[in-house]
Amino acid sequence: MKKIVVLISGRGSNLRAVVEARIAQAEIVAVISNQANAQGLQWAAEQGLTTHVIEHSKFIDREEFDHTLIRLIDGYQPDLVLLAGFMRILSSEFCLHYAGKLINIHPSLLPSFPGLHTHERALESGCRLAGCTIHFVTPKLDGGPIIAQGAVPIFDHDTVETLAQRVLKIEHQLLPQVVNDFVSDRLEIKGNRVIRHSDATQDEEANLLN
Ligand code: NHR
Ligand code: GAR
Repeated sequence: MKKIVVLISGRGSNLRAVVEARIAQAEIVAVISNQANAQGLQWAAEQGLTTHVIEHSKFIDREEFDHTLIRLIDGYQPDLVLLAGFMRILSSEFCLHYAGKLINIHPSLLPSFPGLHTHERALESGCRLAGCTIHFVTPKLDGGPIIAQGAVPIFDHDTVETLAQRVLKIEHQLLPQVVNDFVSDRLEIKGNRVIRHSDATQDEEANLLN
């Protein structure tokens, strides 16, 4: 069984998608939010998951916040730390401490639109495609090795809300798949690329289909 700590800041619908996928070999050992009123936290508690709040606003600086977060997370000895709608930029120290086991889901097709307000920026840029990117986290914001991406069309009548909703749908499909791949040891980081190794059973299935 692989242990997962999930960091959230808000609604927690991606957390929910992962929980509801009932991934074999994956156990969510804690859900941590930097916002006390995060909706996702309440939902997690209702599911019987262990929850914690560490409010960033109560710390004198980012380093102190990150140190407290590291101490709490390390208590669980997780195999994977998942940023699922976590809205605080993390220090290099934090990212390096969890190198290779820290994954983020970002609502744009990186390397386009790192940072915030991605849907607004995609619409303003006249993009015809939008999507989400799941990547290993490195100190470079939204710049780590890409694991998976999902794309959706942008329509003429789209607003930030309609686009966000369309993107969120593929986030919910893709994130459980990536978590499953990670806990099955299928992902290998090679430089800035991620190789996905399929297992023997899958290869056989693929051959049968060919
Ligand atoms: N930290 C590092 N070092 N590297 C990454 O790739 C990170 C990261 C922390 C969070 C998620 C990211 C996203 O998917 C993420 C990736 C928050 C901000 C931000 O500007 C930017 C990117 C992401 C998350 N946060 C503001 C801050 O001052 C606060 C904004 C708010 O509270 O609403 O930290 O997009
Ligand atoms: C998701 O769209 C996620 O990609 C995005 O916030 C939303 C969280 O939704 N993440 C970021 O913008 C990170 N900066 P959720 O709380 O319902 O999972």
